[in-house]
Amino acid sequence: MQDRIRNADIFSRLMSAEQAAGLIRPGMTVAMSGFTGAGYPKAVPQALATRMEAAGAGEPFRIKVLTGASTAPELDGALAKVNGMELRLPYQSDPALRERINSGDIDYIDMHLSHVAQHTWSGFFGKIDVAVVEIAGVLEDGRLIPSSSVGNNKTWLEQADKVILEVNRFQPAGLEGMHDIYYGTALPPDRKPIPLVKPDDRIGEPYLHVDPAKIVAVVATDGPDRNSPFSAPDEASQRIAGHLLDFFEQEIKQGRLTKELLPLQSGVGNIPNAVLAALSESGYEGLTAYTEVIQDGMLGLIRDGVLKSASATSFSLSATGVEEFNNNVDFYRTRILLRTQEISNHPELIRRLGCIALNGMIEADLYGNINSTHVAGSKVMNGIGGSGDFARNGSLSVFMSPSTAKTGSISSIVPMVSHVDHTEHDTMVIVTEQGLADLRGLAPKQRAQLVIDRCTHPDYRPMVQDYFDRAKRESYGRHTPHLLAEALSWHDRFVETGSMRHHSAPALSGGATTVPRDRR
Ligand code: 0RQ
Repeated sequence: MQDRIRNADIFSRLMSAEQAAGLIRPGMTVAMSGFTGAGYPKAVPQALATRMEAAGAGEPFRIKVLTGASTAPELDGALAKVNGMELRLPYQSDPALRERINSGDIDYIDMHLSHVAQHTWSGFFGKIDVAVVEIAGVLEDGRLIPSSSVGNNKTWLEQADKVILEVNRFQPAGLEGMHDIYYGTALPPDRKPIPLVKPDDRIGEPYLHVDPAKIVAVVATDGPDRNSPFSAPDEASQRIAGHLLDFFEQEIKQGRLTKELLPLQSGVGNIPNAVLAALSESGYEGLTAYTEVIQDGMLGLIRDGVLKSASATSFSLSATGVEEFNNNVDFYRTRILLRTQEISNHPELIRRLGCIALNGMIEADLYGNINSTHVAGSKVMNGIGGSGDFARNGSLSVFMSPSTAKTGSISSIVPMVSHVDHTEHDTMVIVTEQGLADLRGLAPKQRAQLVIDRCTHPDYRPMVQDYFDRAKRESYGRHTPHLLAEALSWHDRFVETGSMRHHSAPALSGGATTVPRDRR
């Protein structure tokens, strides 16, 4: 470990995960590293979960947990299983944690990822008692080499009273130099323009700072990130990617885009993966990414020269992707930058760069409102993550989903969304495997007809058309026609019967082909 912890004073604070976890007490607010299953602490949260379990039901041991975004079974899974969190923010995707949140055991603040740092500085989450941060190493002068994600680590290290470092030697030493940590942010009225005009501009430094007096423990670990495998793009994803690529070609013909497109933001999962693969096969080159997460598909594009650079706050790689990255770390270091999430997701920068925001959705309504997070309006899936940061501020905001879910028993195009994450004012393009609706420049009733014609599954199209036709005749107002008593009846029917279809309706033709996946 001496090669990783080059500062003798900090080295002397090495201890076991159990000893470090012993410094965390019930009721504390603990800020942890981690973003999309990368760079999260792996040993201290598990040791903490063991203590929580031992505390038993009589003396519940629970803490408030803040992170960058989603983590992994060793953190969210372990703490959720022992019901050890009273509050969690700002994003999650863990099945055990999701169940706790939806059963009401854990309060969850689902928020824009770009807001977390500034809300912390403003004190909305109270005092941060302890930061638990994974790093790749410590320099002689005590500065820290960040790990495979940066997330909110700069803010955690600045704001926490005490700091526990996990030094993970599994993370390649070659990560050093890949990060760009910007120390120029401030709260209003002291803000200055952030001096970034190209996705690959370096505006900060490669290391994190920490006051050494705050470091109460250093724990050595040696384990991989979540590294979930990727599934090959399914048919629906490929069709969605195809529609999007046709649309890009049209935009290029119209002169609104060039063959270099604009900096891409892409969510994680099957559909974004299919889009990346399609870009690579369609002769694009010299592209850039200004996004949150680098996934396997992006490494491939960088390798092939399709993508000349990528800026993000985290990796989210499969085991094969990690191997590819580790074997060629010097090549990737000159083409990939990892930043804090307040910069990777900063509205000022996303607007300046004109990012193309490509995100998944749960459902869209006729007018273009988007629900990214809550099934039937109340059951959270993951969270808004960075989708709002990019959709609101990008030059093109695209939402994508298969037109049906749960083998066709749910339509992703509904009369009214049951929860709103992105409003009709922010949605420019909706794509399903059925087709693409470009909503720019259209009034509400024009948008609705296009969404029905282009995006709705044929099994649901007559139902949606019937709703819209009656709404146009019977609605209280005719600007955005709705039948309020009926608008959410589809969701009600799904909760009651397991399907949005009327009981009398003929059997479905099967719906869109989807493959379940857990990568976000
Ligand atoms: O559930 O796994 O139980 O079958 O939602 O859906 O089709 O696998 O699609 O992985 O792209 O996720 C919106 C959740 C889509 C994701 C969402 C059910 C479906 C399945 C997943 P099962 P799919 P995806 C970058 C940007 C917000 C955050 C974001 C997301 C599960 O894209 O979390 O964009 N977005 N971040 O069955 C009921 C519907 C449904 C539905 C899908 N209409 N009704 N269930 N599902 N549609 C990343 C970060 O910010 C870090």
